[in-house]
Amino acid sequence: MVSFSLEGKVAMVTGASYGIGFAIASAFAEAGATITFCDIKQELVDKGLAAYAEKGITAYGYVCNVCDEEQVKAMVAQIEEEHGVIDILVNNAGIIKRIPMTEMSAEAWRQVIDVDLTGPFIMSKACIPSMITKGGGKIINICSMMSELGRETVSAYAAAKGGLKMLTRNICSEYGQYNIQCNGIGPGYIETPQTAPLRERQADGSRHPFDQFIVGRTPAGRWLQTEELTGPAVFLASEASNAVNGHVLYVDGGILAYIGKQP
Ligand code: NAP
Ligand code: GCO
Repeated sequence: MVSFSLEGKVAMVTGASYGIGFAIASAFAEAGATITFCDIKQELVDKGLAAYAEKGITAYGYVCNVCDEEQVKAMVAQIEEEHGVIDILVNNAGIIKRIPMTEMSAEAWRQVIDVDLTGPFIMSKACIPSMITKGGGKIINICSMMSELGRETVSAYAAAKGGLKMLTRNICSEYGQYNIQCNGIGPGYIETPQTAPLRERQADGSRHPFDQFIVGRTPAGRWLQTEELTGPAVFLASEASNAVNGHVLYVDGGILAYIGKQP
């Protein structure tokens, strides 16, 4: 019987103090994995540790900026010493800046590319050698609808997430021979702090126009929840997906298949 168990595995989920990363790490714990996570600030790591503990999960948190290669190398070495080789890496940490492209500074552009694309490169580069030595591993990159679609004001984010889809395919191509499977998850529109501005009630109490737009673009007719990503994540982290490589699994309620509800 194919196994969805993560017993005996060490997982690292970046940016997992809350949001999508927290939900995925929590599901990995339920499947038996040892949970390590990082965030950019100690107070966020502490917040995350408390949230995991509230769910009865013993997690190990590290302060690490995924854009800083020296911090990442030191964190990975420390985790290997304290818990063993990272078997499952989820590149979840991400930011977005919603600015019309012609008004976006090159610095703001670089910040988004750095976290959302260079960070996964740095994290994967740090984890792959030990995965090879150990005989295999799993890398899951958290992509986006913007890995396939553009929209106003998210040029840097879309470029990063499109690049992340191709980094996923390239890691598959270059390291599949070492029994490393690298896949993506492409969430649709999920209720998290990152999308909160798109769901804010208007001054007159009406729903945000984008909120109404997305509900109309989603066959499910609703925003999705972080927990709805966890089954696909456990699948891609487990032996059940050993023959799946270089794939982006869209968990979007059908958005990419749907032209949208007639107004
Ligand atoms: P979120 O609520 O903003 O959480 C992102 C986490 O990453 C935060 O804890 C953040 O810390 C951390 N982070 C940011 N920069 C970092 C860095 N340089 N190093 C380490 N950690 C860093 O985002 P989310 O909605 O959970 O999204 C998680 C991932 O899913 C992101 O990659 C996002 O692009 C992607 N995604 C989200 C949606 C959605 O609808 N929410 C849909 C598709 C894809 P701070 O709090 O300090 O920023
Ligand atoms: C936006 C949203 C999206 C989501 C997600 C969709 O401004 O359009 O933030 O980018 O975060 O990436 O898959």
